Amino acid sequence: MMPQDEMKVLLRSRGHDVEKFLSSCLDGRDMPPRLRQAMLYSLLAGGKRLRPVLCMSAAALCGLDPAQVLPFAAAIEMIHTYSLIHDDLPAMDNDDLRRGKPSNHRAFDEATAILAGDGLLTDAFLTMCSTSLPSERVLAAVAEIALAAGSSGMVGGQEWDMIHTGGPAIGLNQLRSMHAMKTGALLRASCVCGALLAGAHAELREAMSTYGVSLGVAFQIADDILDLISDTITLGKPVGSDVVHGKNTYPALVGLEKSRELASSYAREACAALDGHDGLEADFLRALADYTVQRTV
Ligand code: GRG
Repeated sequence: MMPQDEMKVLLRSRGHDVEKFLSSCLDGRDMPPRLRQAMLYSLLAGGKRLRPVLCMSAAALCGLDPAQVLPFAAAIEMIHTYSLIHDDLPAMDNDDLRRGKPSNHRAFDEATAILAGDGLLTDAFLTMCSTSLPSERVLAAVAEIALAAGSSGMVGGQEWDMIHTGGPAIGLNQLRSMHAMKTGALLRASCVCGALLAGAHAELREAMSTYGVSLGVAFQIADDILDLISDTITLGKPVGSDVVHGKNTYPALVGLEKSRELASSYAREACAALDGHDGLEADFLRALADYTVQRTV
């Protein structure tokens, strides 16, 4: 297993490449300066860059130079960033802090934050289309992302979450499928797109998908736990809001200890999906699965 320190060096290095790309991703696009400022404000506010790094690393595992999927990977981060901006809006979670900075609608205004999110989502597809790889691979990956981010994925999961928030507790299976849509779908698609863009065969694409599904559940359980046990300074966003909003979470449903056990078990499941794969990239993805549950931010 790759030591966590070594894993973090590669995570940071790939994250840095993503940030560099993001800082110029709107260059040459004609738009009102305030909208550009609002979009870049959230895009460049930090973050772990987990989804683009997953895409790059999955591509690398499948034998492609990760630099070749950089535009596509960065576009996934644009979609993730839009979802965070909209999630913080008064009509949704009404959070004032994100990644340690005022949330977009606090730094700008509500209407601009809505448009900054809309701009990031739509422009992400333009950015994906600039990926210089065979067009049939890019098309398959674009479809995968659209499915994961849209009404059958992240957007649908968010709606389910809103419907159930404050209502009677839901069961564990229902919670898992809701989270699989809301946060799992984009994480899984990030891995699958890396494989699709690399032109990987079906077996390898399936391994990336299985890894991504388990990683997504582990990630979400860890997120639920952090909201309960961490603090605002460390996390860079308000904590304890799940309880305040009456959200369905793993700790609320099965308690803290069982949630920790479940998170570790899903991380192990993610690693198991890579059985038979050796080398730096497989080791990195295994260590990343571990980090997902051990992380403090
Ligand atoms: C508003 C369409 C729409 C969707 C919102 C993903 C989502 C759905 C909301 C985000 C709210 C949230 C805190 C979900 C839990 C999991 C999650 C996405 C956490 C944030 O992702 P990280 O930890 O964030 O990767 P960084 O800042 O590191 O990028």
